[in-house]
Amino acid sequence: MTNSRLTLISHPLCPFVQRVAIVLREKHIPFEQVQIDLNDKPDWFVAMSPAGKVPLLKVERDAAPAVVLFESMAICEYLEEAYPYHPIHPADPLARARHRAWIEFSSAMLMDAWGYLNAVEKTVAATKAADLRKKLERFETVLSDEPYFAGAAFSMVDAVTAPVFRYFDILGDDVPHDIFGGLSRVAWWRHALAERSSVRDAVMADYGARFRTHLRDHATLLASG
Ligand SMILES: N[C@@H](CCC(=O)N[C@@H](CS)C(=O)NCC(=O)O)C(=O)O
Repeated sequence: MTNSRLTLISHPLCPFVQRVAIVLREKHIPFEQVQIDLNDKPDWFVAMSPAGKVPLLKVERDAAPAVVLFESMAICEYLEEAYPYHPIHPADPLARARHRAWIEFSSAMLMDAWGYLNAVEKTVAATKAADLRKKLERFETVLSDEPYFAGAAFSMVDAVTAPVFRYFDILGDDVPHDIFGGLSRVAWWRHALAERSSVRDAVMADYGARFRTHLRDHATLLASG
């Protein structure tokens, strides 16, 4: 299993790609990364991707035909099972199920964040900011005083949530809504994820500039100040 050749088909801005890139790095799994233009999808990509979306993980094992996985969580779960060293899911089934539920919750939070960041109308921005804040408040109630979701150990919930926090780390004071204020455990968690090398290295060096360009190109409220 571990001598598979892995290729992660990506887009530089995709948060779902980041999840997989973080898990690969946490497990020290070698892989190649191929970036594609989602505005001009190559034919080979369209043929490979049932939903026309990144990430894809191409898995090549010896002489066997390549297998292409899609859907970020299916890929992350595959990596956790196929590369069981450096586990990032809890061993206990009950704890694991709980983590999976929080991953769903975090995925919904990503959608709120994306809606907020891309809002072009003030009412939408206000609604999305409130939705996002509500979910962060809920996280605040289950986090401990230790840095990560599960305490001292980095887990899949962390890998899925880190891309959400990264947006706000880039924008800093340019965010007019008070989304994070007073949530001390969330703040500590956000800081710990920003410092984690697997998280830092999961995006290209110019990610911040690309993200700001995206906001400008879509004439979002945040880009216009
Ligand atoms: N549920 C999918 C979502 C992936 C997704 O939405 N990818 C976006 C980029 S972040 C995409 O490829 N969009 C291209 C399109 O919809 O045409 C996953 O978790 O992998």
